[in-house]
Amino acid sequence: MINGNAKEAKHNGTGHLAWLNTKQFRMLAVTKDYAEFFKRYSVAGSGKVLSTAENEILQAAREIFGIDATRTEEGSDLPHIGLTAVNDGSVDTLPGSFAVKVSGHSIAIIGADELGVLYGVYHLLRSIGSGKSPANAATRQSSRVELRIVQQWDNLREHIADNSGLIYHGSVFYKNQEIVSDMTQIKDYARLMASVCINAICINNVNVNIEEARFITEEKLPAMARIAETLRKYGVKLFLGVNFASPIMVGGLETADPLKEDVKKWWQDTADNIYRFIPDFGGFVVKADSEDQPGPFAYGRSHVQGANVLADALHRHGGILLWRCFVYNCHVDWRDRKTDRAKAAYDNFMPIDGQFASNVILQIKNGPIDFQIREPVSPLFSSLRKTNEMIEFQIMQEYTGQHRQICYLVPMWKEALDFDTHIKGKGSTVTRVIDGSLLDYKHSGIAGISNVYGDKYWTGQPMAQANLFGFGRLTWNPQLDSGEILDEWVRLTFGSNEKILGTIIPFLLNSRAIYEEYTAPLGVGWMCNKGMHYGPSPDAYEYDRWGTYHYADREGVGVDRTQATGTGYTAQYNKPVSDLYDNIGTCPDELLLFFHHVPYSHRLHSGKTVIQHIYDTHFEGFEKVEKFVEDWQTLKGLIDDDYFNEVNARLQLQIEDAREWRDIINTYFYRKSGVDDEKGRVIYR
Ligand code: GCW
Repeated sequence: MINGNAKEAKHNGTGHLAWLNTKQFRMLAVTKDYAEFFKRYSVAGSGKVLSTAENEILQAAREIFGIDATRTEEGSDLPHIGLTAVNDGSVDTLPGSFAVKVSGHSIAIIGADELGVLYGVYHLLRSIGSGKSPANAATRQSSRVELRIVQQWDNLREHIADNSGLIYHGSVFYKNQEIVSDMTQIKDYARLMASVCINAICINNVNVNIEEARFITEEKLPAMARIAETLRKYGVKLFLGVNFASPIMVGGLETADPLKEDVKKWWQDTADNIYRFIPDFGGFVVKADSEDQPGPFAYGRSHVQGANVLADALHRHGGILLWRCFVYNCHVDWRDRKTDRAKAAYDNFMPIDGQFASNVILQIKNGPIDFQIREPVSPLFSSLRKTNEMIEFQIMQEYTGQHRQICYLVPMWKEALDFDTHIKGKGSTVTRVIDGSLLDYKHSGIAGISNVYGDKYWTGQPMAQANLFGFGRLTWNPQLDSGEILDEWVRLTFGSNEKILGTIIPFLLNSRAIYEEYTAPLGVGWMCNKGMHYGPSPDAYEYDRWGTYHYADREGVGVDRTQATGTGYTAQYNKPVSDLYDNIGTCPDELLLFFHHVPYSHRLHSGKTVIQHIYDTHFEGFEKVEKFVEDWQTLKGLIDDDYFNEVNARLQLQIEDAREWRDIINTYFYRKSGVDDEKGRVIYR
């Protein structure tokens, strides 16, 4: 199963249930405190999502307590769970808000709407599964993050992230080059997502081939409508990736020029038709003028002119356009030290801030380049003021170990969300920018590129479920702590055994730092193989036209992005951040090589030279993986065998791959610099 062959996967095992394996909650001491409540339930309100919530209570009663819960009238004196989709004023009005109130004879779950009740039910289940008492399950929650979306990079050919061959094969949505007609797995996926408050899924890649371009045509809309109906029961909206050249590809027009009347009309008719099939269709996700995808530039039009035509077509139906800012020139001359890919998104979008239609949200990758293990936060969050914006994270670990290596990414996402942009003075965190509160945006959101494919654990490496779970939890509440999220995930997935918690949590919590240690150092990025983006190949992009250079030579390494001598990228941040990064004396060590080109003898704040830091971290990072592989063995018998074996098999790959990273990177820098390791360790393999 290492390669995740979807066709052979079984989908009824523990791995598939992930954090919703309620049967195992039986073993927890705390369940006895809930047993009486689960005998009865009442429902106030009606609707499909509320029925889903009701079914969840019935299923939990069976699986956790072995009882068939009976429906009773509202306000019953007998112990019961009350589901109320009528806001009595005690709950926030934002969609999905809920309160859980616990009294002697009832657990009342009150939602601002049906969705709020469903989220309240999942909150209750999570509370039970993580060992909280009924009193501790009481809560009141809402989220300012309006759109909490996962985006598949699947395409009909079932290759996910097509130009990165090795990543994932298989899809929940497509099998044998057809859109699936059996909704079972899609339903399970929607359920898993709703349980962590995800409210939208885009089901195809932003690189849209002709097959997926047809999704918005009469021929494929019935299939899309079936999927939308399945998602709807869980309060999840369907989004589609569309090709900017659709009017030509599937519309039979000769142009996709956004200013041509027939093109505008085509988009409007298309949107009208989509909404006939799917009245609550979420909207489009568009990658335009990026990595050879078509876009408005081809017609001499701006991204505002391009986006607004699609946005207007959607607007009449309440749809949203997610317009990606991943626009850069991917053909850079290595002699040109001024052109900087990191600057591109800002350069392209800042001049048109404020001109987009009100239902456009600019979707911006967390960093200015492309999901490296360490990047600064995209400066667009520090500069746009008049355009709805959302952050895009990559749950799929394209550059961070893919479906093999353990790399818990929540700490990295938290760093980005907590970053202070200073756009409106101190305390202007990215969270406050993207949740719309700081700049008074009409729409807000967080997007995550999904790591889900047709695998029996959904995510290949079972531990990567923690990223999927954590992403959802964070979109609902960006204030949550990485450790708390992880603790909850481990308890829900493996139970509350101290030995399990004590083994898994410390490693996972550190795994991003560890991955960084044995791979690319000090923010330099791009030391991976070309195309597949897995494994070390420090010069793969160095001599390539794609040109994401690190400029390592015998004297030093790093990209000079300063204002005086470099690309000037640091000026895209607000003060004091721009100065902090621009000044080699204050630039944080972990980002040094992102911002500065330094000699190997340069001393870090840590006191070490750059070269010694590289050697030390590569040796130490590898040793930490080695230690975890040993520790993992002690969990045999304590956790589900299937889980144990699957993780173990992938850990054997991780250790080999970490060793390879260590040896190749250390050898590379040793040969470039000629500087010996102070500790005399063996650098050659
Ligand atoms: O990281 C790169 C990936 C591409 C991807 C692109 C993007 C969907 O290698 O596969 O295309 O980013 O974000 O558009």
